[in-house]
Parts: sequence; structure tokens; C-alpha cells
Amino acid sequence: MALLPIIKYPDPRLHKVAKPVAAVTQQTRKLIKDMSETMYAAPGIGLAATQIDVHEQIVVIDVSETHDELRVFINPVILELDGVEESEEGCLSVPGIYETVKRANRVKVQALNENGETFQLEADGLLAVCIQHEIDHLQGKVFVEHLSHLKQTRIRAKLKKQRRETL
Ligand code: K1U
Ligand code: ZN
Repeated sequence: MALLPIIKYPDPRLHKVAKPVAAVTQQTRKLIKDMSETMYAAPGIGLAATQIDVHEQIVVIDVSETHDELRVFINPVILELDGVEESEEGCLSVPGIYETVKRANRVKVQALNENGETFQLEADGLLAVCIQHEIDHLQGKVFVEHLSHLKQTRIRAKLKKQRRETL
């Protein structure tokens, strides 16, 4: 089992824009396995390659309680967004911070799976929120950047204090 270190906000590497995967290979599948193990161990319901300092368009998500519904999105593209909903989000790169974010409540996404096959998925609820959150990561955006500047400043101060106390 390979657990990968997760980059923590405000590390500038979280702002890199991920490149499309040119071909889905055994190496891609090994990375997906390591990413999913890292996500389950964290524990989390999603992980973007950006968060482990790999700047390729790869996302893993499992919003099930039983941890048996792993979804893989390679080169994901949002085709449709619909509705608006506010919900609480967390982020493995921003530990201990949970904030309300406004996003679309339905999403249609197209991506490649781990075999390099194209698929489309329509999602709502937590899965829709998680897909948008993870695609933001691939575009170099962290969820706190949906919040006011004042909240972002407070979050950075809180994380700095957390880090001082754990040293
Ligand atoms: O991208 C990430 O850092 C993962 C993040 C995904 C996410 C959570 C909530 C709303 C949108 C996106 C997390 O998984 S944070 C941890 C978390 O939500 C959780 C952890 C354990 C059990 C259930 C949820
Ligand atoms: Zn996140």
C-alpha cells in the first residue's frame, strides 16, 4: 500500500493547472491505486492528483459509506451545470476547516475511466459537489477561494496557528 503525502494550503503548488493525460497506461493505473488508498486512509471522499503534487488531470471519488464505489475521472470536462445549492465542504489540503460553499447542485461530466474509455455521468447532491471541488483542484483552485477575502485571511491564520502547535 502506498500512501502519498498531501500538499497543504497555502502551498503554491496547489495553484498549478493540471495537464491532460495523453494516454492511460499501467503507470496511470498505479497512480490511481495509490491515490485511492491515500484518499481512503486520510479519510476523504475525493482526491485530485494536484493534491499529491502530480499535475495531471486525474481525480478519484468515493462518496459511499461502504468505500466500495470508487469513481475515476481522467481528463474530466463539465458539460452541464444546473441549479444552485449551498453545502458544507472540507478539503484534505485544508485540514480542520469546514465552510459553506455555493455551487451547482447538478452536474453532467465527461471523462475517461481507468481503461481509457470515455463515459458521461450525471450527478447531484454530494457527488455533484465533490466533482466540482475536485475539478477546481485540477484548475489550481482551492475551495476556500470561493469565500470572502476576510474568511480566507482568517483560515490562513488558523492553519498557521495549527501548524505552530503541532511542531
Ligand atoms: O478534495 C479533497 O480534499 C477531498 C475532500 C472532498 C470534499 C468533501 C466535502 C465536500 C466537497 C469535497 C474531502 O474528502 S474532505 C473530508 C470529508 O469530507 C470526509 C471525510 C471522512 C468522511 C466523510 C467525509
Ligand atoms: Zn480539496
